[in-house]
Amino acid sequence: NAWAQDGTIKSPYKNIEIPNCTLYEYVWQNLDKWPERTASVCALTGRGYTYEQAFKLSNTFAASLRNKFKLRDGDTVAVMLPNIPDFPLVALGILEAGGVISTINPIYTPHEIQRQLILSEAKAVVTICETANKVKEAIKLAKLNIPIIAVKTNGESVPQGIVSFHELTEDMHVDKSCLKEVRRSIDDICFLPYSSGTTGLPKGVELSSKNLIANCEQINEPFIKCHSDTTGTHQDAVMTVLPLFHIYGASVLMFHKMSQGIKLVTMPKFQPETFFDALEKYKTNILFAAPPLVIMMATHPAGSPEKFQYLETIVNGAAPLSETDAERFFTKSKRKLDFRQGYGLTETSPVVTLTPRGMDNYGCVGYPIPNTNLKIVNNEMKTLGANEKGELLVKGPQVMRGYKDNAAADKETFTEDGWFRTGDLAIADHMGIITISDRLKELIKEKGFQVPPAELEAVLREHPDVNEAAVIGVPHPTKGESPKAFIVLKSNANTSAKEISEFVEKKVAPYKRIDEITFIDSIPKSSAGKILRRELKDKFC
Ligand code: AYL
Repeated sequence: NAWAQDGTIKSPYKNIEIPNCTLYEYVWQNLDKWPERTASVCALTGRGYTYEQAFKLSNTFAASLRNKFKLRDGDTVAVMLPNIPDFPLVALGILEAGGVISTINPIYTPHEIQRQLILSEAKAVVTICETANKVKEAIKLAKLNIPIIAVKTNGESVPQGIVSFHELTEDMHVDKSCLKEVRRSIDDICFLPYSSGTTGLPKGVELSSKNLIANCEQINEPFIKCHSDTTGTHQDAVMTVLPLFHIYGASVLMFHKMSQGIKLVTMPKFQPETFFDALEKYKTNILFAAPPLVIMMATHPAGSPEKFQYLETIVNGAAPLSETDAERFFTKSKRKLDFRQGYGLTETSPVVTLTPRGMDNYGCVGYPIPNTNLKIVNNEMKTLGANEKGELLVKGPQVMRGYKDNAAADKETFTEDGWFRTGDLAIADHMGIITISDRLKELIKEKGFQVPPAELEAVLREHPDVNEAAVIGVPHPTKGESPKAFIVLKSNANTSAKEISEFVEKKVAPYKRIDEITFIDSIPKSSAGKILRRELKDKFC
């Protein structure tokens, strides 16, 4: 009986206990069982670290952060890195130093980076040499004066005025006594990714050690876990191609997998051939994917049963995957793999539901994971029952404390009795199996990445010829969705759709670019001034 009297959908799994420690202590708690194992290795260069090396180098980095950069408990360090083997060293070093990690997509423009540096109150930025100058530009735009630490990925030299990460980690003389002063508890914020939530601009999502540890322990539940028993001599290897700067990568791939002594095979850039070769070469048996990756694997000529021979488990998350796409992949691999579907959000650390092993229903996202309660409500917040479609609400230890410095957004996001509003439309059957059917919130997801309409609308309004703008998501065959803009021009405007697209292109990351623009006379709005996106969708799409 998944359904409680009051309409709460309960997890079918046994409750778990959340160990009382920091995320840093949690990840390293089993280090002595596997110091010699590879922690991370680059699929392109073979550069990597054993668990012991990763631990020692990140410890030295932590001491440098406190000694040389005067980092204090609770200070934020921005991390703008692709998937390189050094990523966990940087992240865990910041945690050990008592800091908070705020991750940034390395393809962001200076315009996007500066906003997050200001909002997160970053005290330093860690990036790679290749993007150090872009960060410099962002720091200038933000009128900040904070140090940049750069990781070398290929023997290049560190640009002027920038500190070398490797020089810091190789400094044998750094005084480590400062680390004894660090005071962090399980309830302190340690990870601050940005998400637009149900509405508006990206906001800092305050995740505590407890949130992230809970999510690691929740996905260790025997019926749903996606890795093997890693205490023996066998070591699982996980293909780390989904970005580690995103919550899915950071939590499920990095923190959780490292706590289990699993090998991260990191890919800094996605190239199909290299990806297929690495799957075979590193015998990766676990793959976390988003729909575009599964579709690519099913259709790309370089993929073959041989390349997939070591794969045991594939987990899809971040956006819906159709049954046909899953089937297509099985046809290609000539083998039925353990295929799972997970659902969640940045705000929920991220996992909320996951299909158990053997549940061959690709359309659903499974049951709520341990310690997680769900509710489905209509637009008057009345609780609905089985097979009724409504907004999905979540309660559980993985739900964020709130958005950084944004009480107004918190108020919209949590109900009075503490339920977190996902902004997703879902249906639960009699067993409590969840199917996500649509998105109620304005958020657009292109290839699993967040494209907040409000952010694009703000950029569009900066254009001198634009009077008003509204952005909605339209279905796209390979990207899932892509943004489409409706623009009301000023009366004396002299511009074109192409010129406006190019204007946006300079300010946003490639996946947020607008290819479709329609000029209209007025934007439909509610009496409160809210854009009626549904009306635009119904009328023009
Ligand atoms: P954010 N099916 C449909 N939509 C999904 C799914 C899914 N399986 N997973 C996430 N979404 C959408 O913050 C949904 O609209 O975090 C949700 O509100 O970038 C939004 O994406 C959240 O986007 C996992 C693996 C969760 C990955 C994730 C992804 C977290 C994405 C659980 O096991």
